[in-house]
Amino acid sequence: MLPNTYFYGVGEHTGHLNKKATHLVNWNTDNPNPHNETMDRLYKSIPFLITMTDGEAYGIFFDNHFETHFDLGKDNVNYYYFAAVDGNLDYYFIAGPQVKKVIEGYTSLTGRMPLPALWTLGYQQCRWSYEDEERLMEVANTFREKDIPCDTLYLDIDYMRGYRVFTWDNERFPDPEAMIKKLNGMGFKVVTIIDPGVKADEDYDIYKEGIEKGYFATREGQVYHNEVWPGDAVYPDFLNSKTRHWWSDLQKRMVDTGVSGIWNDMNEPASFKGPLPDDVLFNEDGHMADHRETHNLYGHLMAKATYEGLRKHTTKRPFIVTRACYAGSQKYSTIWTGDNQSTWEHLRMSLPMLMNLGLSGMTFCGTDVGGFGFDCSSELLSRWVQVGAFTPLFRNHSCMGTRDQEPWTFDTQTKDINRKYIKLRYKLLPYIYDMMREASQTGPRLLDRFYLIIKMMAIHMRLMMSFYVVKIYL
Ligand code: NBV
Repeated sequence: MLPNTYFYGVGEHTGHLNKKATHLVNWNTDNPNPHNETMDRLYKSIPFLITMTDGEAYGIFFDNHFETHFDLGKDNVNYYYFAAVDGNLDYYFIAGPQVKKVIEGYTSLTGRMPLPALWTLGYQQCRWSYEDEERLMEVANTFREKDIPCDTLYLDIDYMRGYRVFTWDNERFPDPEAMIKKLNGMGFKVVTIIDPGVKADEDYDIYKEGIEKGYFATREGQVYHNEVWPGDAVYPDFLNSKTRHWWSDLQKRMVDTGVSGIWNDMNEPASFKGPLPDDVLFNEDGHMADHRETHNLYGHLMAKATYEGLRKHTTKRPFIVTRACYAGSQKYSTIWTGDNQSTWEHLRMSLPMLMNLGLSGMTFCGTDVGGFGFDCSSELLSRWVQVGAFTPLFRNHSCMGTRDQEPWTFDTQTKDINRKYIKLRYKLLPYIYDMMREASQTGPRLLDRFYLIIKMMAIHMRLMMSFYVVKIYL
């Protein structure tokens, strides 16, 4: 490592754009504490590194899904290294010298994001939770009344019956099909959350079927139980292709109700009663693999099953959002950076985080605009919307118990700023859609423009707007 060697990519990590002098761990982790620079791991694992020395880049993709480590000159200023706790030393050297070339090479190996449907690039509104039909319709109507464009509304975990995946709570949502039809008529798509944990309940058909057919992860010969939102729960064995087919077909229940996209959460996999032990077993079509080997693949394979289900049961381009992923998940899913906080620090950090994700092949990514945990403020929301309008996934989301942060919930000035920048996003859609198409063919080209946008934003807002006007007319 030379003094002027710098490092980029490596998926989702906190901190700055250049990862020099850090030790990064790839082990998908749901850490409920506010993300800060001292955290060495988060929800995603992408063991792909780009190094740059004197403007010349090359990449290393270390295709190992055990826990991997990248020490980028933290141990010693003279060298960097990568390592894994187990598995093979399979790695690919990807020549540059341009960063673009490296990403093209990396995505030719791991796959590229398919062109997303146009509506997924519009503004999206989420909340944990829009607790019933009345509240969801109120939010939808307010968008239209206040003339704030929005394409997508999300339902978080409370739409389900006791957190049983692929069910609806019919007291809160008496007729989901009719409700979604109405929302579709108003120009909204609906995306619902699906977690992996299946409630252990003898009266629940999905649990019963999964048990009968051996679709869940095991330990010491028994189905393995832990606890997540539904309480006592079991984990679908996504390593097993039969489980994945089953899970793909379960998506039909959602799409038949009119749901347009699926949001996969808690798929690190997360657990409330301590981490899954190392000896939890997954059946990779005959090869029994333990949790150490499969952990980082769990979210990736869940997203794959979900993607294939939406492909099979709709005629549309699937829209999936996943929290956990591995190298190559861009083929199946969009990502967001999980539970950030409504703080200026997290707004600042969203930029290097998203850029490094883009550099890691994950073109379609975003943060919770306005911040998830903690109460947002009016100015923070305005500033975050001004940034979010230029990030690939543009979704406002907030945590249960925090103040509302839909665009109109502060004052007229904030609402007007939100409207202005959300509308600007819509003006840019032809351009963004073009960039997505280019990225789907060559790798994340969007990134070049993203750098430029942020730079120009810092220089002068107006200058940036005229740049776009010129770009659009070109
Ligand atoms: O489903 C509830 C939340 C969700 O809103 C959030 O976006 C996820 O990152 N989920 C995590 C589980 C609970 C977190 C405290």
